[in-house]
Amino acid sequence: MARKLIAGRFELALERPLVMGVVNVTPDSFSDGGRFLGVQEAITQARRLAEDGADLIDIGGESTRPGAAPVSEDEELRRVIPVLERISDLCVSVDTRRPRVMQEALKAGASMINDVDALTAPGAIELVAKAGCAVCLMHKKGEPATMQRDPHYDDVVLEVKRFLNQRVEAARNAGIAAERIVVDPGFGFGKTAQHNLTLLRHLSELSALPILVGLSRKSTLGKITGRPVGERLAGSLAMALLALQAGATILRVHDVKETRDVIAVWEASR
Ligand code: 7PJ
Repeated sequence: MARKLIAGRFELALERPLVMGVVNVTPDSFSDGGRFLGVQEAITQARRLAEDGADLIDIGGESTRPGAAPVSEDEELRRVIPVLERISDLCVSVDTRRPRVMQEALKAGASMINDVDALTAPGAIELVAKAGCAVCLMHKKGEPATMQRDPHYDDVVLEVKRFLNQRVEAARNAGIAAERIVVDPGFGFGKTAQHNLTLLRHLSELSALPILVGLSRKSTLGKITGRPVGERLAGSLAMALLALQAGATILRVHDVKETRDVIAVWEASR
């Protein structure tokens, strides 16, 4: 496995697991005041997560959660760019599927593109190749609005593995170095709780490249524990430990400080 991840001007050592802190820019109002508040809150949150020990900050302006309302490209840009411009001293990843948002985000200082569409949009792969940023290639089945309606696989591990390997090959052929690529099975993206747990058990078989895992607060934890999203910290930390044991390299989480402790305990135990 690559010993480092190159993300623009950042070089992240992969000897130990990395933590990616999640920041959503989702103004609750479409007035300028609401947008400003959303932007301010996101900047404050990003700074706090960095202080808590996040190696990367993932900024998202379009919710790809199951059933989320669509956000226009212009609105996504208005949410994400002002945040990026104020935190570009940090290693920031942008959670987007749109090439124009990728392009503008990279100009505004982003170091990584986190694409739940795995660079399948026309032009995406070429622009990431040119930029020198890192990229996360994620598997998903279906579209966010409908992907959780009875997803089916003959062999979920094989299907996710094949897709990720194909997207890695496409990225490599486009000129993206292996040291700039991480992959992600896309927990919850067209997957039942059982699919997610099967993928977690077989995590290290999915790719030889570093694997990013996003399980923090997800509905699989609601299924298992019966708890609403605001009460899933303990479940998320248990998942983080399982992911580490299964070979995860990057943990994408909302609770950075607590996840740092999980990593410390895991490392001490080895
Ligand atoms: C993921 C993501 C994930 C990657 C979201 C949520 C839903 N990007 N963006 N992996 N999940 N790479 O955080 O609950 O699992 S949005």
